[in-house]
Amino acid sequence: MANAQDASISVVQTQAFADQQPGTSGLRKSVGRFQEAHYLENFLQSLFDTVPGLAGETLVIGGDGRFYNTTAIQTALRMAAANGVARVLVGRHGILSTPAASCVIRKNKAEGGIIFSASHNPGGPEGDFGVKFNHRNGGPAPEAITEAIFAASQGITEYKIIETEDVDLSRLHGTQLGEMTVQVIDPVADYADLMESLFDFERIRDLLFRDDFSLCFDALHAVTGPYAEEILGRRLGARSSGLINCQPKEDFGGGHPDPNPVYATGLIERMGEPEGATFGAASDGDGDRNMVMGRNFFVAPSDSLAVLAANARLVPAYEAGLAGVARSMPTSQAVDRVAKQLGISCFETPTGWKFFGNLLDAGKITLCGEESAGTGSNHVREKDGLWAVLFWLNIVARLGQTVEAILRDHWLTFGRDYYTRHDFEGLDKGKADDLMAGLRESLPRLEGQSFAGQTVAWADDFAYTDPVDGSVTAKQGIRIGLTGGGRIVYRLSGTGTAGATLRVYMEDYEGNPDRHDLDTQERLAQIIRAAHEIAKIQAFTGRDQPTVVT
Ligand code: VG1
Ligand code: CO
Repeated sequence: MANAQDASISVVQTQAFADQQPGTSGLRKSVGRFQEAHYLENFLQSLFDTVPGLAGETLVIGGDGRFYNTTAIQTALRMAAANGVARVLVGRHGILSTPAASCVIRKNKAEGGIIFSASHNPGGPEGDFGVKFNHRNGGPAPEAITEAIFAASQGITEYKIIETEDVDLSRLHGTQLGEMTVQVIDPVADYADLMESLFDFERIRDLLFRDDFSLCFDALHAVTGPYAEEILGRRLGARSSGLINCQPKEDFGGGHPDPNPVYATGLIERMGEPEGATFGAASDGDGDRNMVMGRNFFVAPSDSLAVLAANARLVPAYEAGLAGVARSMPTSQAVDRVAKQLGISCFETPTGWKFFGNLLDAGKITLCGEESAGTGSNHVREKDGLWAVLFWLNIVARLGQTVEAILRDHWLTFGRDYYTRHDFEGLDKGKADDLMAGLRESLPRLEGQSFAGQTVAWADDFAYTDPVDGSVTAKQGIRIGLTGGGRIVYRLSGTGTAGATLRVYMEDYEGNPDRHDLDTQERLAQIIRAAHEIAKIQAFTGRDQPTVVT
């Protein structure tokens, strides 16, 4: 094997794989698929061919630490060198959370970044793997680029790689790989500094020392462990007993790194103890999602976005107010009410963070979020789990109220948007497609019809015209408005790796404060029934119950 300095470039013959189309958030497949000969290399070469500007420039590489992460990183390094990249910044041990990668790209004016992650999907040899590509602004590449990468992957016949030893990722150092410089960087430092520049760390520190306050953060053995230990532990003084599952593991300790009350079992247990924590939080596999809870009180992500928007001025970074806000289409309309009161614009985008990038770059919005536990701002171009937790801590520190009290006050001011998402996982892909086609076909007839006592006021197939570059993205989900003000949305997931997942999102507004304490599923029962009838869910899928309710 050649030594690292004088490595020669090999051109390897290959054949296209038909299934390399990126979904909502990168290319996501089973580990087994990625381990097939040339599979990863094909996709990476398609990327280098599609984004020629990477040659001669800086590229950031990292991942969420899951199984196959370091193997994929060594391959990416060899291919970057063979494709003329001048410099790569790679996280120590191959670690970079998705928001930290965004931060590093921006800070170092890199041309792009490759993040190896399948986010909240389970890891390990039997789990999932994925590749996300972020461009110069630090955000997920827009559809025009991901579609071009897919097109390139369909005609690929060869890829370039250098033959060389592995780069030592275990320590901070610089080295050469052929002509390319590799710098192994601290994955946490830049991101932690950025967080310190946004929030009032002094007040948060005081909050963490208060007798009536106790924090528990659950990293779910995923990427945010080292970030939480540095930021919450070392910089803010949180007790180490309040930081749980902070050791990243290749298989996430066998768990599902999805921050919700079902999977964050360690956290839920802690919060339930008699002397348990009063503030709980968790993040996902790659650190871009968040869950926030008070004692026996879970904050719905759509509500979280609305509360952050309403209280943004309490945070140093947003003291001057917000330029505007945005939410993905299926996210509840709670934040729209806040935007209206603040007199700022509220944009509705398709699902997936890539659609917020232009709005953030153009300064049209400051905050944005999704119902799937993702919230972020113009500080990076990704949703950001720990940022959201710090935002909440900053607000709690300023208001001196519990999480529950903050939510209840919010509902008193703005009313409550009851919201639920029902997922039907593991469906036959053909049947799920038929269901969506049936819905689309029925659209012109739905208006005025009643289902389970709910009358349809309007219905459409959501299409988005980007207000900055005019690009149009069609068929982003079926929206049904009900005469009572409720709303139903149907779409198929774009992050799964087997079969199809139908997501049904349902919401209804409740202005009466006496009715702010109802069980969400009961409050929405009629709309849920109507949603089943409208889409004929049982007839198409054979299911009468969802697999996951959030
Ligand atoms: C899901 C969520 C979406 C999120 C995406 C990526 O997509 O619904 O809101 O942006 O995951 O998040 P889908 O197509 O399965 O509904 V992550 O944390 O996987 O990067
Ligand atoms: Co994620």
